Amino acid sequence: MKDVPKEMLEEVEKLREEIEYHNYRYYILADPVISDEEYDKLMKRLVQLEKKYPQLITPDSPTQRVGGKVLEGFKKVKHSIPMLSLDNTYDENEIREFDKRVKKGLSSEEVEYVSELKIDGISIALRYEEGRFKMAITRGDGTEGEDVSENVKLIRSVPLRLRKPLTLEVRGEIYMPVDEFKRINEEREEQGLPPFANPRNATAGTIRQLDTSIVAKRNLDSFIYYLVNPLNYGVETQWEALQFLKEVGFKTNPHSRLCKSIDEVIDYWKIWTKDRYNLDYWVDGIAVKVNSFRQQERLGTTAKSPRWAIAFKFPAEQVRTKILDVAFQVGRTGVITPVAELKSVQLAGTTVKRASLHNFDYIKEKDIKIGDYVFVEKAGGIIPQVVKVITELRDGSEKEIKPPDKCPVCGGTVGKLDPSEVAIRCLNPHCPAKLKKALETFVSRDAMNIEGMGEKLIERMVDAGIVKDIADIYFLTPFDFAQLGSGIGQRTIAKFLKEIEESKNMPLEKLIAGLGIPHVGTKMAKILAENFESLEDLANASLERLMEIEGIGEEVARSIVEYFRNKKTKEIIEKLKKAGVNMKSSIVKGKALRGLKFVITGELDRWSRKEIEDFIESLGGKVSSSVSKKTDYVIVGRNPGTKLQKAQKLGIKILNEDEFVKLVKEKAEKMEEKVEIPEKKGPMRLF
Ligand code: 3B8
Repeated sequence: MKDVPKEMLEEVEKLREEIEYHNYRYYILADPVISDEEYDKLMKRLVQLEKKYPQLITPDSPTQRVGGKVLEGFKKVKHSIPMLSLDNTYDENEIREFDKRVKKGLSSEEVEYVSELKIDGISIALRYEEGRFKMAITRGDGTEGEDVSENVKLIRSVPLRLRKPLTLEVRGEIYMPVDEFKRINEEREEQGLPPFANPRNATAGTIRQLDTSIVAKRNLDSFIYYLVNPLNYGVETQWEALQFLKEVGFKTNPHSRLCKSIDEVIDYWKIWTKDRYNLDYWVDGIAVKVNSFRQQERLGTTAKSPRWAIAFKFPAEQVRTKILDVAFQVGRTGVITPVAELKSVQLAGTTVKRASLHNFDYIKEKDIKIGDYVFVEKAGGIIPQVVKVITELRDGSEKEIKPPDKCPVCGGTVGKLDPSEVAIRCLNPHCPAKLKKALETFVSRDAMNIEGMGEKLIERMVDAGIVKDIADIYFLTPFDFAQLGSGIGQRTIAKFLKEIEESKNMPLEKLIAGLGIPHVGTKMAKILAENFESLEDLANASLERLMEIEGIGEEVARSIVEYFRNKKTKEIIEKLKKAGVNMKSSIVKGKALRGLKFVITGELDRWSRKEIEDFIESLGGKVSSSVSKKTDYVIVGRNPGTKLQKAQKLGIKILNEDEFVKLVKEKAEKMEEKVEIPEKKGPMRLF
């Protein structure tokens, strides 16, 4: 590094120390001593210097907390000592039994406990060498975990440099704060992705992301509670360990308590059973640990868990209330979800008025009726759901919950998209509840590829009422866009309109894929475009004609016929046509040889093997490599193989090349199709 001036080296080093100190003040002590602007200034200066002297960049520089890398995978790493998990208890008696076991194991010595909140996240091991962050490893199976360093480095409360140049390993919990969890789930729902069931899943899903920029956007946090080999650092108790961890730069939970007796532990648990909802992260219980490490060592571990610690879980909070009515929500894919409207109650920190009933199988299984008294619980701490009916409180006035026979939004028919599905859906492809999704499908890259028309814009257009079906896109004016209010400039509008205009020339298969016909995706759309000359041709196709096409089964064929029979479909197609959207197929196959199966043996004069295969397929015929009873014709050239004998044996029609040409000409004439037959290339090809 001889070309870096010494002052620069010193400045970089000083900046990093300063930044790390302010991180500590901010993230660990929650007591910053400089303003955000001042902090940003330090960071900017460091970024600037590192840009100038990239050789100075180290993996533990604070500038490395930005994300952007895309990882290939996570390397497996063995744990230094097994990473165990805590045994669970759910009631006071069990925790008293734990206390008895501990005391018995220690010949009735005095015992102190440390009570900690048990964070609902994922466990992590962090390794440091001479004060520098080296690696973060997930629990995995306890013996071996995955190296998730790149992602963990993006968590601000995880120090990249310790406040002392120590070599050590610590363990703790990575978690997602409540607000962050809610924000991400809202975002996912908007994008049509399934929401995370609970914050732990969200954390686990984030920490195993290969795209680190996603991780950087999700504000994960950490609490560290375990020091490996504490005696090496002169630390003798868990209580001291927590102080030590905080001193060297880790974030520790501020609510831990040193308890002199098991009664104090139970008190702590009782307090937090209620107060847990005031935290900005989820806790699912408390972790109780024997304080003295010497005592911990004497108690030892089982294969799975330490004998010196236990988790004392909080009960999932349940409340009793009454189902006043049931409403049906239609989701963006048309799934109809029954939702109980409840007499409002307080539950786990919020007022609850509605609860999901999931689906009609669930209602049947739990025997839920309107007018029932029920227990409601928050699944994964978030979404209220009805878990149990109190049948003793029934008075006979309860009413059965029947699936709606019509879509509550559009009045369309409802049913299952496929018999194995639990959910029932609105089957009307034009149901307004599905419009946003339908538009997203229509403009997507697999369909009309109208770039820039993302979810947000679609949402605004639909909410503003300027687009009521997919065809309306082609009648948008600059005035319509302007109506959407701020954020869309003239240039952007012009770009959208150009994109929309260009999409009119998309090939037919893209248009078909964009219509959102149930059971018709991109692959099926291609098959259809190969077999129909135009959208009109397809719209008029009978069930029989569709089912004759290879790759189309009855279910798909019915779905297509039904779709085009719909009045609203006809209206939309009319509008698309008026707008000038291309409806002609550019890949339609000929009809002359439709339905015929050929096998070829020997060398031909007009075509190579590949050429004749393409030729037959372009006319709608099929070529297979072996002769069977299903073969219609065997074409025989010079030096035929055993296929000829097999054909003779099976009594299959045999054609020489000229006879084949004659057959094609006849069939083409009958179908009024133009077919070009290549010239003979002559019998001898020397090369
Ligand atoms: C030993 C001690 C596992 C744990 C532990 O907040 C062990 O202490 C453990 F084998 O999993 N989620 C905590 C939390 C978890 C554990 C713990 N302490 N506070 C937690």
